[in-house]
Amino acid sequence: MRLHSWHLMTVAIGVWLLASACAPAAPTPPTSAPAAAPTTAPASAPSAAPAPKPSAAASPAVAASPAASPAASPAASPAASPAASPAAAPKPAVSPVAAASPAAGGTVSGTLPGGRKVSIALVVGVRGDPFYVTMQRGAQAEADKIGADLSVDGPAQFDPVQQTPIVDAIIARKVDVLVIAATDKQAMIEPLRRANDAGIKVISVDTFIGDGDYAGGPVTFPLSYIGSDNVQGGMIGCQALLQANGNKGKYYIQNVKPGISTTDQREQGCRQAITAAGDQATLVGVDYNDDSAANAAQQTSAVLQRTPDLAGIFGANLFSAEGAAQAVKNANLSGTVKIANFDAPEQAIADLRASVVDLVIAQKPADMGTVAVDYAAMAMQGNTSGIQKRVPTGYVVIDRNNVDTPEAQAAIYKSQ
Ligand code: T6T
Repeated sequence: MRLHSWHLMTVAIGVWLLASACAPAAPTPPTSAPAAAPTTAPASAPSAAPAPKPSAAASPAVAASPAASPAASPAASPAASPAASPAAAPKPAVSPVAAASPAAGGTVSGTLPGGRKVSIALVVGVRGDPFYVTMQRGAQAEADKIGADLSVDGPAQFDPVQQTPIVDAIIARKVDVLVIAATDKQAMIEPLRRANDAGIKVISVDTFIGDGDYAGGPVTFPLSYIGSDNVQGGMIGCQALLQANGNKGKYYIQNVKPGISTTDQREQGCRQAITAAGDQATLVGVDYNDDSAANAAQQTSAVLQRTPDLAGIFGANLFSAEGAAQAVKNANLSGTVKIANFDAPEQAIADLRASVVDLVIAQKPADMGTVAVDYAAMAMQGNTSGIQKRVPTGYVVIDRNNVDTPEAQAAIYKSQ
């Protein structure tokens, strides 16, 4: 099955078949791209291997896919491969992007002409989160492969106050490239500007700073923003909830906290989907859990009590969805209140199999790490022409029909 355009992306999700339409999927600045041509459909090798394979042959033309132009569109990217919906095509899910592959015929080397290894510091949003663990594994595998030196750090909580001193320590250490999932799109601008001013190249993974438009926005010093199209992700989740409820009913969003680019955009995408569904679909509330599943469970329990006819919940990240699912289980409402679960840790897959959750939206964190390491090396080798300002990495949307496919299984996050 081919996608005609992002606007018409159809992600069939078992019973939930997401068809859709809605709003332009390129609603936000950073995303400039997706709007373009999802065309192809890496279907076959969806995410498969951490996308980018600079491999030994050619020259780092990097983004084979994400088009050639900077903030451009992911050429071969957003391919929605319909999940195994009965009627529709077989494929597992959205398997967009084959993002950036340094590829197109190139070799990326992590060792500089004099023999010194490129030093890359990866700073994650929070330590121990399976999403970032998976990203780290992708980055480490790529660094090993190309001969770069990678160090990894991150705060104990998803918090710019805790992340800033880590950035300052990295500046003092003078690495070549800082790859970072900024914990706040405003608060992390100055710390990262300090790094840039100190001669350290900055690359965003997962989250962005400013408005994410590094080609023409207010913040342009980062070399690239490599991550999911999160408005699209929010739409996928909430369109599925709406579809399961005949485009009617009451919905609730569990979110982390305002100021995080990813989860802000997921909420935006979800809100857009609900608005587009018409008057019979309403958003009854949004709660912020500070990246705590326990808080999310508590808040969701309160909402379930005061809204007995709640139709669905969108859990905007791993911990939000985990807590929401726990509350629904506790209230014996599994299957009655539908849950769209952003992120794909093992627990979400267990909840999917148990029919607590109906949809799991897997990002491709390992690909983010892989591309970031390649970009870091390319930048240090002076090969900036192959670096895209925006690399959307795509999703694999998992439901009970496709959960056992190799594509879906490969997309489940690792916890260590
Ligand atoms: O959803 C991911 C990540 O994309 C987001 O920026 C923060 O939360 C996660 O790490 C999941 O916990």
